[in-house]
Amino acid sequence: MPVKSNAQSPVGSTGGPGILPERPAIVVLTGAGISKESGLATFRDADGTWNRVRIEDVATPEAFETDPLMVQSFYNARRAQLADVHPNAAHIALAELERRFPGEVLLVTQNVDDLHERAGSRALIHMHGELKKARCLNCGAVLSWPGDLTPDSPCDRCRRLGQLRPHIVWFGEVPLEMDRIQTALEHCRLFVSIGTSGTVYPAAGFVWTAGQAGARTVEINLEPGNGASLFDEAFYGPATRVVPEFLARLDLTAI
Ligand code: BV8
Repeated sequence: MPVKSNAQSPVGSTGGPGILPERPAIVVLTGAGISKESGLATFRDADGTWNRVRIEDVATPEAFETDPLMVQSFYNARRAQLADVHPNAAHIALAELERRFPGEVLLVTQNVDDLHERAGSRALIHMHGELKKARCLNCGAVLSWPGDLTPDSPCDRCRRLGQLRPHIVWFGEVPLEMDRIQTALEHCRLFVSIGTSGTVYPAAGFVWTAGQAGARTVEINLEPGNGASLFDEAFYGPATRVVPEFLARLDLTAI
């Protein structure tokens, strides 16, 4: 699969450059498992999204070129679903960590939902994009887009019709803010991975980068992910129980 750059896309993060720490002491990576108990499907579990639809049909640039209506419908349905779900105890505990920790924390999520920001997290990077944004293929604008997208929706900035796509990083495209994430991983002292199967790169390799840099690495998941052997410690169970427990026990003065 050829890799395409998202260079036109200015920012993939929520916090914006002023808020995002460059050398945080703690980096947290989240995946679909953290939003499961809020009611959003994971991807690779038995009841996951990729067991219902094929990646090749909805989550590649080629799928969008071939059948934009099908791809827009897939993301319209997932965007609409956000109105019915709420942040859970794990999202809230991470937002509290950001407020409580005297140093800096960076939250990197593979999730395209908005539950971290609704829980109150600010130093947040959506490395795979955001459901509630659209990107214009003509002018590169990244627009807030809370409702449905259609193949002929006009761009709010350049007014061209039919140039908007979901602001989602599809397979074969380069994830957002990679330089910033790489620097953070190389300088953090604690790396925590939550609710991800460790299947999709480059996110699956973050534990290795952080570990090489000397960080303590912790996996929190329902069951061991693909990279389980790379972590120093692991806590298995549902995120709404294990994440608040882990963070409550964490000695913030020792990081
Ligand atoms: C890139 C779209 C280069 C958005 C997503 C071979 C051929 C072709 C390509 C490749 C190849 N090998 C590697 C690649 C690259 C490819 C890749 O990794 N493919 C894999 C599948 C082999 N990667 C890419 O193409 C990426 N781009 O590599 O560019 C590059 C990179 C850097 C610098 C320069 C160049 C682009 C990847 C982006 C793909 N986009 N989705 C959407 O529609 O949502 S990825 C998709 O998987 C999801 O979006 C999600 O973000 C991501 C990760 O999934 P998880 O979050 O881990 O979810 P999963 O279901 O797998 O796991 C859930 C976990 O939760 C489970 O472990 C479960 O046990 C746990 N769980 C469940 N319930 C709970 C729980 N845990 C706690 N509590 C619970 N209650």
